[in-house]
Amino acid sequence: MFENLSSALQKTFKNLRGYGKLTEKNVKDAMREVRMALLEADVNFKVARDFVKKVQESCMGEEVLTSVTPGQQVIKHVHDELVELFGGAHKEFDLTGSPASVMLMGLHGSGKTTSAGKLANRWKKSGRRVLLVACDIRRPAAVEQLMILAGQVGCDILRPEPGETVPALGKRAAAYAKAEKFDVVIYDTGGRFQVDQELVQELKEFSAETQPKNTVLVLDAAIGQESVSVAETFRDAVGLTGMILTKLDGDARGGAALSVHAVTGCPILMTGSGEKMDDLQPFYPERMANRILGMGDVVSFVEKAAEVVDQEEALRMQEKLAKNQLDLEDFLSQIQQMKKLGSMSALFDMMPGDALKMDAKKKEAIAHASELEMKKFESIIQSMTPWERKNPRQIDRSRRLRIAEGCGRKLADVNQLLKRFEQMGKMGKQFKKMGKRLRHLKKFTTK
Ligand SMILES: Nc1nc2c(ncn2[C@@H]2O[C@H](COP(=O)(O)OP(=O)(O)OP(=O)(O)O)[C@@H](O)[C@H]2O)c(=O)[nH]1
Ligand SMILES: [Mg+2]
Repeated sequence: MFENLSSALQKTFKNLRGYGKLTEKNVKDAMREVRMALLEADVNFKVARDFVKKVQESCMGEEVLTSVTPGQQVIKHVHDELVELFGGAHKEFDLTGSPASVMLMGLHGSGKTTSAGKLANRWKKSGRRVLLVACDIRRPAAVEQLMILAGQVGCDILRPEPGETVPALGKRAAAYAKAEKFDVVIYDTGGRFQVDQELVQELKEFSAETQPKNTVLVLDAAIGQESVSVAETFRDAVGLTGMILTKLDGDARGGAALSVHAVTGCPILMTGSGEKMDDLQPFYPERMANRILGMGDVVSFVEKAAEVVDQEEALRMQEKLAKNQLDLEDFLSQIQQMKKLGSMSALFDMMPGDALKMDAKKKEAIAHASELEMKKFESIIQSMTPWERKNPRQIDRSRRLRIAEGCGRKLADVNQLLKRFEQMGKMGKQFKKMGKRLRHLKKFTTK
C-alpha cells in the first residue's frame, strides 16, 4: 500500500546523502519534497504541513547541519517524527475483565465482521475462550457470515432472537458471556453507509448496556480522506479506545489512514492485510515507520517465520544439507514452507531496502519473479515420480522431456531446476567444510 510514498521518500534521502555538509536550503528543499510525497500519498494536508514543520525545526539545529553524516541525521528526524505520527508506542487491546469485551463499529463494508473473526482467531490461539455476538439485526446474511467465521475459527456465537432490539441483545449477550465464563466477548455491530443519528443512538444504547472496555472503530484504509472525518465522528459521538485499519493489502494510496491517529488522537491497534483469518497484525508505529523509510521490518519478519516454520523440519533440513543428502522432496517441502510465509512481495516489504540495495519497484519485480519461479519448480517436481525425486542426479534427457511434458513446461525449465538443485548441493559441501573447520577450531579453544 505505501510503495509510492516509500520510493518517493527514499529518493529524496538518496539525494541528501550525497551532500558532505548540509545547508539550511538543502534541508528546506528536501522537506518540500517530503511534503509533496506525503500529499501525493493522500496524507491529510494539515498533518503533512505540521509534520514537515516539526522535522524542519529539529533539523535546523547545529547538531544536524554540522554533523559528519547530515543526511543520516535528517532521516533519523523524519523517522522519529513518523513514529510519533503513527502514535508513538504500540498499544494493545485492554483484555482485562471477566469477560474482556470489545465492541466493533464502522461503516458498511469496512471489515467489522471479518475483523471480529480475525480477533477471535487470534485470541483463541492464545488460549482464550471467545464469544462472538452477531449484532446486525437488519441483515440476516450478516449473522450467517459471522456464523461461518465462528465455525472456521472454532469459537462460540450468540445470535439475535426474532424481534430483539440491538441494545436488548447486548444486555442478554453480556449476561450470557459472564454466566458462561467466557474470557473475551466480541460484539460485531451492523454498519451504515454514513454515520447517521439513528446509528449513533443505537450504538450509544448498546454501549450503555454492554459497557465494553474496548470501543473500536474498524476503518477501511482505502476510502481516502473520508476516513479521517468518519473517525472524528465516531470518536465524538460514541467514544473510541482504538482503531483497526483494514485492507492495507490493497493498492490505494493509504496516506489518509496514516493521518488518522494524528487527527483523532486514537491509537491504531491492529491492521488487516487480507481476507483470511490470519491476516491481522498488531500495529507498531516504529515498525511502520521503518517500513515506509525502506529500513525494513525485520522483527515482524522473524516473528512471522517463527509462527509458520516448523523448527524440527528446519533442523532436519540443515543436517541433510550439510551431509549433501537433500533430494527434490526436500526442495518441494522448502518451497511449500516459503509459501506459508505469505506472498513474496509482502515478505520483501519487510526487508530493509538499504540491505537489498534496491527501490520498492525493483523489489516488487523481483518478488513477482521469485513467486513465478517457485510455482514453476513446484509444478515440475510434482510431475516427477518418487524415484526421480529421490535421485535427481540420475534424471536423463528422456525423463526430463517426459517431466516437462507432464507439467506443461519447457525442457529448459526442468534443466534450470536441476541446475539450481546442483548449486544447493555445492552449498551443502561448503557447510560441511565449514563444520569441519569449526570442530577443528573448537578442539583448540577447549583445550
Ligand atoms: N483485502 C482485504 N479485504 C478485506 C479485509 N478486511 C475485510 N475485507 C473484505 O471486505 C469485505 C467487507 O468485509 P466485512 O467484514 O463483511 O465488512 P463489515 O464491516 O462487516 O460490513 P457490514 O456488515 O456490511 O457493515 C469482505 O469481502 C471482506 O472479505 C482486509 O484486510 N483486506
Ligand atoms: Mg458485518
